[in-house]
Amino acid sequence: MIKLYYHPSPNPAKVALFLEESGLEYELIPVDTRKGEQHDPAFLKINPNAKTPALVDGDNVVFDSNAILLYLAEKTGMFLPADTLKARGEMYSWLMFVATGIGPYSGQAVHFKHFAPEPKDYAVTRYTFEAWRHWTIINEHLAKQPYMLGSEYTLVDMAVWGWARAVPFILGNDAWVKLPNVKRLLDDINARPAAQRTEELKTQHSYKTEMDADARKAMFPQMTQ
Ligand SMILES: N[C@@H](CCC(=O)N[C@@H](CS)C(=O)NCC(=O)O)C(=O)O
Repeated sequence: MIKLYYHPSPNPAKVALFLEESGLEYELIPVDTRKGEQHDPAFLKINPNAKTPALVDGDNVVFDSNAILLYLAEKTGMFLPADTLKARGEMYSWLMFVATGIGPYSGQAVHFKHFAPEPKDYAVTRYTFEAWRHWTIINEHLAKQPYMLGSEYTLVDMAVWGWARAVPFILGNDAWVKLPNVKRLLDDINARPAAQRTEELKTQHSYKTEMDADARKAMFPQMTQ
């Protein structure tokens, strides 16, 4: 059976959503990143990048959330756009935009706003600006069509959903006023039974919530150097 190495945070959530949507059977294996379990030697053999999610499917090992989404879409044939070069080109563009823009800039905006030590003004301004710029591009794209690739719900919407849930934490509580189309997509996906089952996954295991000195050491290793 597929094993999903999971923590209740944006990148693992998008993969869990795909698994729930597809009906594939899987076993959820918690990786408590605030306890440093991502650095366990056994986990590093699965994901040398020491991050969640990772997935093991028989002899196949896949890490990085967007790679896993593509793997699962190829495996099942589900949540893909039409099999034309034009449609696939569009899918790769938006999926990589999420992977290289939305995820990293949103993650760094959260890091500098909520966790980094002072002085941090320049970094907060830089990453918040870039996070807003990327989310605004998604918002404008979604003004033209219901889903990221047109009229059908695909893996790219799942990739956006993983991070869209965290928009108030990334950009502030009033962010939805400026991103109504992203909010519409979020609400649309949240209403799906698979998304509700995905939200419930965090209750299956207990995860450390305190960002204490040990958690900072595990997640921000540069602080110990
Ligand atoms: N590019 C990776 C990023 C994965 C990532 O940053 N995962 C976070 C959770 S959203 C994590 O495991 N963080 C633990 C750490 O940074 O030590 C992906 O998309 O899977």
